[in-house]
Order: sequence, then structure tokens, then C-alpha cells
Amino acid sequence: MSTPSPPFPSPAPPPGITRGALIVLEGLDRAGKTTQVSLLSSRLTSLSRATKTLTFPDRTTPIGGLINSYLTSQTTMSDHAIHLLFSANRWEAAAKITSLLAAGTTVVCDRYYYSGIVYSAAKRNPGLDLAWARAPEVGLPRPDLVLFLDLDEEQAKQRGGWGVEVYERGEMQKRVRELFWGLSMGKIGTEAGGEGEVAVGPPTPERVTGLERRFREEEEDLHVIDASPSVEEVAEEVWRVVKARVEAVERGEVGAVVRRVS
Ligand code: ATM
Repeated sequence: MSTPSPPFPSPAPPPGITRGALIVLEGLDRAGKTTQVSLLSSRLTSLSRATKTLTFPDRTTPIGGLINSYLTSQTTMSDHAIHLLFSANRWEAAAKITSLLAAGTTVVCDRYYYSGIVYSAAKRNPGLDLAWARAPEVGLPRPDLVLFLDLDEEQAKQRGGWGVEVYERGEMQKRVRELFWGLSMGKIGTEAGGEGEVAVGPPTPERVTGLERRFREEEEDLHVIDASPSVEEVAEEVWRVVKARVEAVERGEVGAVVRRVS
């Protein structure tokens, strides 16, 4: 079988320019993700690095408008339909991300396809598991690094509890957390009793008795950061990890051209 051609061109950087890095921050409600995205972007900019911040969902596009209506309970939609809209919302930005990176701009994303697969799988719809959820993301620019800002339920409560949008409920956030942990360890299992997919490892040690599946790219790219210390301390830890990865991209160790989710 021949290799399918890429869905959009992936230009090599002009001579003398190293491609930018694609860095993603993910996190639960109240984890301080948006604050950390902004601190990280400012830090990169202050070091004279061309930087662009993108937010997913991007609620400013027509597709993003539909997503916003769903999240704010103005519209109902099937789990599959909203899932594909979230994915389409990334695909409409894919060519722009690719050309920014090729021009040497570092792109920092506030959420990306990890939220896409984890939040949908967390709904426990038997026809929408992680593998199904991941399929439409194949071909998107693959992040060079994904940070998951982790916060447990108690700490989130102390920060004022969950917000008002549809996914901002305790049970959903708990499951999202488990799935992020599972992906970071590359291990997702199926729980006995039809409960659906769960992490194999913290924060649900040894609960899985069924089939285990590995998600190797996610295991490689995803790094968990404890979001419970002060904003400044979390920012330092984020920077420590991002700096090392950005430097590796600059040295050409992660490929001259951005990789794609495969
Ligand atoms: P923000 O709060 O970052 O705008 O994200 C809105 C919700 O969209 C968020 N819910 N919570 N908590 C996560 C969810 N989401 C998805 O379900 N799929 C996606 O692909 C993305 C990017 C976000």
C-alpha cells in the first residue's frame, strides 16, 4: 500500500532558519492553564523568540461558534458530532500552524487534540473510545511537547470549584484526569464491568483487569506537571521542561520539519 500524501503541504524552513516548536498546555478546570500559557508566551517573547499563542477550541470561527453553543448549553448535539466539530476546529488551523512553525515561530497552544480525545472518551459512550476519538486527529501537526497541569479534586475545590460549562463537573473532571495520567504512561485499559477506559497507573492504581492498549506517541510527548504550587513555581517548572525541548528542536533533534500525528 502506498503512503498517503499529507493533507496539506509541510514546507521546510528557509535556509538559515530553524523551525519553531509546537508546545501544548493541557489541564483540568482551575489548574491555571491559561495563566501558564500566557506566562510561557511572554517568557519566550522576552527571549526574542517569535511566538504565537493559539487557543482550542477557537470560538471565533463558525465551527467554534457551534462548539461554544454546545459548551454553554444553548445547543444539544450527539457525542460524535461535537467530537468531530472540535477536531474540525483544529483542522481549520492546521495549515496555519504548519506555516508558522516552518517560518521559525514557536507555537504555544492552550489545549489541542489531547483534550479532544480525552474529554470525548471521558463521556463513557461505548461507541466513542479513545481510539475512535483519535482517528480524525491523525495527520495534524504533532506537538513537540505536551504538558498536563495536574490538580486533584480537593485542590480544585479549594480554588473555587468547577465552572458552569457542560464538562465542568466533578465526575467528568475526575475521569479526564485519569485518562491524561494513562496517556502520560502510555497505558490505557478497559475496566471489567463495562466501565470503559481508565488509566493503568496513577491516580487509579491497579484497577484495570481487561485489555490494555498503548498510545506510544502520547506516552512520548506528554509530561505531567503538578499544578498545586504557586503560579510562579509552576511557571518555573513549565519553563524548565519547555526550554529543554525547544532547545532540542533547535538542534534539529526532533526533525527539521514538524512531525504529524500518526
Ligand atoms: P476551555 O475551557 O479551555 O475553553 O475549553 C472548553 C472545554 O472544551 C473544556 N471543558 N472543560 N473543562 C474541554 C473541552 N474540549 C473538548 O472537549 N474537546 C476539545 O477538542 C477541546 C480543545 C476542548
